[in-house]
Amino acid sequence: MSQERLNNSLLENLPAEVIKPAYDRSEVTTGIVHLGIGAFHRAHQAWYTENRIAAGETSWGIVGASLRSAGVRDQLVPQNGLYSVVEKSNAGTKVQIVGAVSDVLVGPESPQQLLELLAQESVRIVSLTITEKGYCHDPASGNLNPQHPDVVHDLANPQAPKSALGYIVGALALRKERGLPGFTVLSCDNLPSNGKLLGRVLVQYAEKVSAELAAWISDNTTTPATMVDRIVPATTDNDRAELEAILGCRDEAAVMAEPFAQWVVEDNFLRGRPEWDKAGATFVDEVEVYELIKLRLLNGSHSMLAYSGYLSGFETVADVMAEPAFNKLALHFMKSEATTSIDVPADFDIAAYQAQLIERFENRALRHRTWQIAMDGSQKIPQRWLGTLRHQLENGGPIEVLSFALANWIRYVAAVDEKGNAIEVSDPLAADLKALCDKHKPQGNDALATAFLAFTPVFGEDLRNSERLHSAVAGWLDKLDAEGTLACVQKHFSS
Ligand code: NAI
Ligand code: CS2
Repeated sequence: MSQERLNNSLLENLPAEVIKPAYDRSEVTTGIVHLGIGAFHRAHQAWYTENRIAAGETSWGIVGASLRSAGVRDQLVPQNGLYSVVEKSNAGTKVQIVGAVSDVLVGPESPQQLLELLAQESVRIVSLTITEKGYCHDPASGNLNPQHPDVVHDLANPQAPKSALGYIVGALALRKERGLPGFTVLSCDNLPSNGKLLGRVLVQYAEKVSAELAAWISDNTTTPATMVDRIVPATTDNDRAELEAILGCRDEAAVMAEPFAQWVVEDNFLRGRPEWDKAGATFVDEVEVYELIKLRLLNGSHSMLAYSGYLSGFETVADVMAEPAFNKLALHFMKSEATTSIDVPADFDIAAYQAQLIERFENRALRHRTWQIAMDGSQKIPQRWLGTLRHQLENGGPIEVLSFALANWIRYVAAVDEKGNAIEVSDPLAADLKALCDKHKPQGNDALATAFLAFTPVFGEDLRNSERLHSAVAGWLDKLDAEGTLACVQKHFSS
């Protein structure tokens, strides 16, 4: 690492083809605090906001916060908050330097500083990309999990919270005490009805502090729903090295993204918002159907391809899609199971949407690892697969692909691949899921399927009662054992 790090003073020397902030960054003030400043926020909400700041909306600068580790702060702060969004596709590479983020705080290092920032009057939007598990909810019911260790910790230690809920409720309590207005809380995570879910868990959490605070929060916040979409894989060392050759300096905070970006937002902001619509976002009264389409088609296919693709030995989604049987399977799943579970609006061109998803998954310039998408399955599967499955079971519709997908997930969380190598399963419930496999696999696939479908945190109380689902999952487990995943896809989904 010989090169100098990207920073304000190097902006002028960057190659002409690199897009960079052309506004005076010192005039930008903080209007947004973003919790969970990972790769996605930098390539999505901050990138849309950059466009508006450049157009003169300088009161919407962003301060990011990490509630876990100092990694992103250490990448961004030495670079004056500057980073590259690298758009990659078969058509080539486009680099834009974003200047919308001025600072990053690390919650565990300075909880009081973060609470005070959130209580600052100029902050009108608090946005979140904290991953599905960050909401401390029960994925099957969508309610706050009062036994969640972070919830228990934060209620006992309100001055030094760990969770996003603890920070937001703590900051709103300060604002109430100081006679300041509340703010808009904007979930940008892949959860169905993410605004309602966030509003519900915030109030459920606040009720545990005081009924009065919970009522104030209900009256003094809004939690608009959002549908967020842009494929942003975790950045690799190789990505950073390639970028260094373009920039002539080192960018430790760069993010890789596809050219496609979509943001559909419920227009319900308490104290204003940037004109993100002028940067390509869409404001609507009702987001939920768009969320459902995206979660069930894009994310549903992604998770299905991630587990079965990983078990077939494929490292990235593009590698999976290069195998013709998988490519067919993805489109077949979208058409036969995902789309038919949704009341798609008449003016929505679903065939074009499906075709575009296939093309996006085929993007070989992006290395989106199957392992990354396979993370946190216990938190993702309920909204990506189980709504679709419930719909199909209730209506006697097809469940072939989703029962296949569930069988692959069960094989995946057993944590040993088809060659006998260990799988590093990253999931808050990994230990429970592995224990289910270890206990029931020796009794056969019928018993294994029964035990999984009775695992309430993921499947709720109802799916265990479906004999049809049980026998489909057990049947696929038998076929996977006998044939292996790749051969299974080639044999059963090629025609
Ligand atoms: P990332 O791994 O780069 O960042 C994740 C962020 O969440 C980090 O700041 C991490 O500290 C924080 N986090 C993790 N667990 C947490 C917890 N329990 N409480 C609070 N914060 C926690 O991941 P990335 O790519 O930024 O994705 C984050 C989320 O954004 C996804 O889970 C998804 O909901 C949403 N998203 C991501 C897309 C993508 O393609 N990467 C696209 C659409 C949505
Ligand atoms: C992916 C998503 O990591 C995952 O689970 O399915 O993050 C996906 O890349 C985005 O939702 C695309 O918008």
